[in-house]
Amino acid sequence: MTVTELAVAQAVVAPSPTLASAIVVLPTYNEAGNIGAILNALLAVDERIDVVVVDDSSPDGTAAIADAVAGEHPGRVHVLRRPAKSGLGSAYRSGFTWATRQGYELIVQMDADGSHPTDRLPAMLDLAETRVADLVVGSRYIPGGRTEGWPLHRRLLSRAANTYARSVLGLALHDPTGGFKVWRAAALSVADPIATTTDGYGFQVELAVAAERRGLRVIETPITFTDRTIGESKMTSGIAVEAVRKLWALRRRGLRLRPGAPALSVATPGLGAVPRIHSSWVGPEAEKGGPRG
Ligand SMILES: Nc1nc2c(ncn2[C@@H]2O[C@H](COP(=O)(O)OP(=O)(O)O)[C@@H](O)[C@H]2O)c(=O)[nH]1
Ligand SMILES: [Mg+2]
Repeated sequence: MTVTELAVAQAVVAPSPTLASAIVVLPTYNEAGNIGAILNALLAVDERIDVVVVDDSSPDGTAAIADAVAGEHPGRVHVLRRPAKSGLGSAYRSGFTWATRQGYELIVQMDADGSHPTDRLPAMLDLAETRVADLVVGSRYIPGGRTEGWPLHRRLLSRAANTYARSVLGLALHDPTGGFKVWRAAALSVADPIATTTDGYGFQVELAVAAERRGLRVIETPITFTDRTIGESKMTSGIAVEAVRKLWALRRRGLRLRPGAPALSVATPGLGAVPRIHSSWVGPEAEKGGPRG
């Protein structure tokens, strides 16, 4: 974590006595056309949910719109402002640090462009809250999961990135580059996001590797990912290159997992198709914050 990330996470908003147990961390850069709708959808879908927007001084005024929604929902929406665009991974490191200090039990990762289905969140939160899983991943690449609206080249890139990540690192997760996740806060600290170094999409994979490697119970549940209809993607070739390099470096550091990890299935009411469970163990060490082998 850089000095800026730490400073931003510390420069907070006084703790509110009415915090709900779940916080959605929403990184934003130029999401003025999306932020209002997504905030309102999140606040309406589940009363457990608060939101922290991590905005990198978007020139389009995203943070001001978030502030306006925050004013209408006292204590439920928080806005962290960072001085400059520093990448998705960096924004999550700031947001996670803040959320953990506030004492939220469940911490959610989600894009702010409407791509992730908000209506799946209550059931995903339930799985984490009832301790069925430490990490619930909304997955495009298991039966029942889909991607809508992406052009062919973007679909191919995503498929290739996931296949590459899975084969290079031996991951059981089918959508390691995905960005829709619910963590138990204790499990997130075991995965140790502050120790990650990637700024772009490789961040998602870096964290997924840590979760599997440390024996967290990971459930994948199918989602339909819908491409944004407003605003522009921040995906660049530089971000893709960073991810490829990073994954190879992780493998060189001996972080390859054993292939063929067990993938159990469980039928979960309310989640439609069958989610998958990987890594069947979580022990008291994990809840206390101690990583397991
Ligand atoms: N704070 C912050 N958010 C970012 C940055 N880059 C991307 N995001 C946000 O991360 C989420 C995913 O980015 P997006 O451009 O939609 O990626 P795509 O869906 O893969 O094309 C969106 O909410 C973006 O606004 C960044 O550098 N800083
Ligand atoms: Mg997007």
